[in-house]
Amino acid sequence: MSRLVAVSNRLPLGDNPSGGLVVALEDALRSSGGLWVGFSGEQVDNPADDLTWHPGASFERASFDLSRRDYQDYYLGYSNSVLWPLCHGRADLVRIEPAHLEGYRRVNARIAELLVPHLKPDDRIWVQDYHLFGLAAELRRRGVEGPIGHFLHIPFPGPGDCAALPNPAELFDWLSHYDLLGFQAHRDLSNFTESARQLVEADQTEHCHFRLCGRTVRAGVFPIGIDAAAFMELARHAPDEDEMRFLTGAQMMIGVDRLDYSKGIPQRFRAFQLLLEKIPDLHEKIVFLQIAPPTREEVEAYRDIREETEHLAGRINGQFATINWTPIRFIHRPIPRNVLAGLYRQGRIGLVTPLADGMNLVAKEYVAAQDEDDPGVLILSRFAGAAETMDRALIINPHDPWELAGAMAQAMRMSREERRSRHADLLAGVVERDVGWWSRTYLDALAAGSGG
Ligand code: ADQ
Repeated sequence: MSRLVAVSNRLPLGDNPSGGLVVALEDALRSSGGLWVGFSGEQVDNPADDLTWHPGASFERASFDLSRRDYQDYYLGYSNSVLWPLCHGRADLVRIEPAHLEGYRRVNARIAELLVPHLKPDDRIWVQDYHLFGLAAELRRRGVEGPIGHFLHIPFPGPGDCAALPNPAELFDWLSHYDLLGFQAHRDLSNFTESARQLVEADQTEHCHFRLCGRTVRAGVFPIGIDAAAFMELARHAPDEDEMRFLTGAQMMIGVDRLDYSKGIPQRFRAFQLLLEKIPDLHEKIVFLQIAPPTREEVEAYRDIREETEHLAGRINGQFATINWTPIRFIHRPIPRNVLAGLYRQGRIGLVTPLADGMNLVAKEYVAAQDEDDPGVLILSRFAGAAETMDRALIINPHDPWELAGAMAQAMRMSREERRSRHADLLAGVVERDVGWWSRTYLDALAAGSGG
């Protein structure tokens, strides 16, 4: 079996990873073995011109540092101030700087340069996410001929958003150097097809095969999952009593997200406020625990969302709190995964309300963590990729506070019988399409196209 080489922006070297990609890829590599290459997280004056190796995992790990300028241009700039907002339908937040695009090209080329000396001829290379769209083109330029696949963890933009890029044609040229493009949801595959047709030379030759910028590419939908069995086990044995003192008999509604403007946190706070205004009977009977560690705080839009959410939580608590009850508990720290699993299990409602999201693993973790005999209710945004398969959740439009508050009330009232029936269907899907299924299905498809 040839070696799997995964490349992602970030190589996790510490504990408690709190990004979906890292959590999923770690699970995948632990079972298949191979090599994972990514950014160390260190910004230095003069980055070394070889990879640094990190022993101690069940797979090989090698990292590279970035110069401050590269971090600024490639990571904060083009990746997170152009691609991320565009892929999440926020063209208004895009900040275009020619130096950032230059930096993105430069870093993709440098990663290829660092990687090539360590590659074996029959390696399968699996590139992750939007930071590295340009990597296959750079590897091919350096003579790499083996299979190279890409998986996009976030939504693929439609033609209107793609047209707001400074370099739409280049995006599709980058993509055309991959053998297989993997997307989270059918929505993304159809956005890709439509955008490619409108913006560059592209044709669908047969099911899932495209002629793109003069090359042949395959594309497919591979919804990412979690390590469901392990997460269920973690939740079953999670420490709970000490963490739960704040509930004082109330039911808990839980949200867990990186603090990001795509996650719809202000929208859910406003819906909760509306719920408390309209149904005073729920006062002191429901506590909303929102766990949201800040990320990318060097980007202005992320400082803004932090300020907005803190302000809103303070205002709502000021409006409703009593001596014995604080309606919103807002925590900014990463939480160890076993504690997180225990918190989900205690949550009568799991609240997942992004305005746009590739998949959303929290929805799956919440379902896996429930007590099957007395499970909680998942409220899920129609704009999460997860909504394509998790249709037994209460599916809502996060922009509509009335609909969202109505779903919260419905979840609080829902009979145990209905909760069990919905949960059993959701859990079956989460277990069947777990992270192992995701990586196997993707890697089999990559191998199928390269005669391997
Ligand atoms: P993210 O945007 O990071 O991932 P998500 O899929 O919800 O979103 O994953 C977040 C992960 O981080 C979950 O595993 C969660 O448990 C963990 N996490 C969040 N807050 C935490 C905290 N305070 N402490 C500990 N852990 C925390 C991107 C895309 C998603 C896609 C994933 C995977 O944006 O749409 O589902 O990649 O492909």
